[in-house]
Amino acid sequence: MTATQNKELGAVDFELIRQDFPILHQEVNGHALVYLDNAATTQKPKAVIEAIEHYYQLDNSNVHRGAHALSDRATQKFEAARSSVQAFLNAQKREEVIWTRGTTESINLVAQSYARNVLDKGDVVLVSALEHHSNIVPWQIVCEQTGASLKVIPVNGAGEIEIEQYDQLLNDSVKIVSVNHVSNALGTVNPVKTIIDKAHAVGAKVMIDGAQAAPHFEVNVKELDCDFYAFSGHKLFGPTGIGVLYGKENLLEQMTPFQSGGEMIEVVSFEGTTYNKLPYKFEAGTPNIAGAIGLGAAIDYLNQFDRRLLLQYENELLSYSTELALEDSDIQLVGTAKDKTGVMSFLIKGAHPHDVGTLLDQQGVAVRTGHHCAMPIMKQFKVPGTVRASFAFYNNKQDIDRLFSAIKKTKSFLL
Ligand code: C6P
Repeated sequence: MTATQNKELGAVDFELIRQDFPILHQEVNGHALVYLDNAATTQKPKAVIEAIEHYYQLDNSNVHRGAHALSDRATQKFEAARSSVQAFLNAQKREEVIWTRGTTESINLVAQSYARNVLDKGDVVLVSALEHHSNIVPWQIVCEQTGASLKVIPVNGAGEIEIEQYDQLLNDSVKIVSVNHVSNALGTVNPVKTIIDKAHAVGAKVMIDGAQAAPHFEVNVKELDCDFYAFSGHKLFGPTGIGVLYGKENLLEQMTPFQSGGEMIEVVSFEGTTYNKLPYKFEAGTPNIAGAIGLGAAIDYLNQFDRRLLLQYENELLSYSTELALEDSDIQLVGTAKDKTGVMSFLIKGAHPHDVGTLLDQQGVAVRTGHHCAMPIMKQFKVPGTVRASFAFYNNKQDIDRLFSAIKKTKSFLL
């Protein structure tokens, strides 16, 4: 039975899905691999690997340039992938979809091409205490460049944004609010619709870091009414080095280019240069063509499924894992928000997270340890870092059982 038939039947065969991901079927350190580092990067289905291979074997050429068949084919596939992203995000227009290298570059683009031009002394940029460094440092830099200040929306002990305190920070000097949709460090799902509506009420623009949301649930930028939305291909079962910035057309039109060179121009002369139309104004140089095609294939792959069923399944895995953790008094969960997805961050009391990660790896279980590029929230929780198990729909309960039996053995070494 194919996954597509499963969608028609309104059910998904999660064991069949595992067959689509060749990398999962290997041994690591003498044990069958259990891959629980999906928040760092997800594995790629055969459909994505084959789309990239097909492109390099048959279509490889530069886009928008050549007067020949290969270039036409490459251009068509590259632009078809953009249309897939447009539909995936429910964006109004394909011109609102900009290819970037990933979430990090998307946020830097908005900071430099939008914020730098609108911010002034006395203006405020708001981020939450729960952000990835990619959603902190670009704002710090642009605040230094413009004299604006960066303020922080507090997060409570469960790892949830404090909406009342957010209300208190909001006033007409706030020009930009930038928060993640789902936290990579704790798995908290943030109430972004509320955050966006409140920001708009004081005239601020909103950027959403969707790196950890797009892989788990449907994102509808029209419904959210966010001004900018970013995600990375490699966390969405696609290749590395490709990502997306969605921006509202009227804002993108006003913005100056981020990088310059070929492709982003209309006419160049030594007297002056005019810029290309959207989205190319923001896509200087030869783009990551294979990456865009691979990301398009990843979206096509996901589109076979009713994604609500994938989310429900992933949340069952998270609940199962959380229940097992709560039964073990040596485990401290870090991040206990009511609304979470995809991530269980924890510590084994008395053991350093890096030692735990190393011992889990020796038993074939791949997790991430450390501060997860979110040092401020680690500092708030007074921990040096955590062990993070992060889930995708190709994981199963046996993976979690393997995690917990590996934890048991790890404790026998360390405690
Ligand atoms: N988080 C993690 O292990 P890039 O590296 O540009 O694809 O994504 C950056 C980024 C931005 N925001 C959030 C919420 C993220 O989770 C990430 C990447 C990885 O948690 C690598 S640090």
